Amino acid sequence: MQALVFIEELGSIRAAASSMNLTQPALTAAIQQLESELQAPLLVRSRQGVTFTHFGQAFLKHAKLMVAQSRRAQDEISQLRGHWEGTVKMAVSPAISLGLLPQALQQFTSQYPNVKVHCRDGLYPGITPALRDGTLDFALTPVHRVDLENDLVAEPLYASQVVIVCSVRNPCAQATRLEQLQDCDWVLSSPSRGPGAVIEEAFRKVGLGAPRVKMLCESFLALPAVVAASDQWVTTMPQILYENCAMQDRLCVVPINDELPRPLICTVRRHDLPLTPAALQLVGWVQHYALKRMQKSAQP
Ligand code: TSU
Repeated sequence: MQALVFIEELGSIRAAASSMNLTQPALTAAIQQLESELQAPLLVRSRQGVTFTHFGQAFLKHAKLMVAQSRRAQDEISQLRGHWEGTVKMAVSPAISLGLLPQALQQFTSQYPNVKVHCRDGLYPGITPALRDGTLDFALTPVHRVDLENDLVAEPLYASQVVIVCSVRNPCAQATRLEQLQDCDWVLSSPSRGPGAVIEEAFRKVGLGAPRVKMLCESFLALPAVVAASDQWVTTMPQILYENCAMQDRLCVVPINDELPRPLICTVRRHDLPLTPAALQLVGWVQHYALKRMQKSAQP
């Protein structure tokens, strides 16, 4: 099962064998044995590489969950025995990465130096499959809790602050009402239901039709650069990303007076998979800094 998960992640049997300290023939033989037990081919080998058959894809979903469950079970037992080791896997939104994550990780890694942290970019709803198959322990991402699937749970952290951003050369750069942005070309940073699509909700709230979406750019590294290079494109991003991006001198915040939705950043995890003690500790530090942040912003 671990081998199949590695084959999917690394794209080749050779790379999977080498990650598992096995020879390629040994791994191939193990997979052939599994295929014969299941009486179904799982992989198709060709000169282009290896792909999963539809049996393989179905089996892989179970394999991923079992591999992840087994990792969590081992981690949990050793952590309960006082051996703080293992891995915590999470996905984070840009506002979290640039905001409270560095402090939370600083605390966590100094307290538990032997626990590895695996952190990647990710937003709801894109991270749902990785939460479902157990690849991720949890995600720190905005989510509309009413939208959330039944197998996931979300606990609120704080509301993110969104700004509308365009190039300083964009004729709409000084607009103050959303209706002045109706004819702009929008770059969204996530599909509908994700925080990158808040502008759709903002337009709806003031009675405007859907914004004209020209591009979906799910890379927050590319987004500021792409928008800075055009005098037509407009986007939304978390304020903290705008304040920290390298392109700031070529971009500006459009001073819109209409209220923009504030995506609620939450801890999201699978309902039926309890967090390991280490994952709970890390979430605890994140909650601690989220609370501090809210207390600071509530001060007069
Ligand atoms: S964040 O989740 O708060 O980082 C976020 C991402 C994208 C947009 C707003 C907020 C557009």
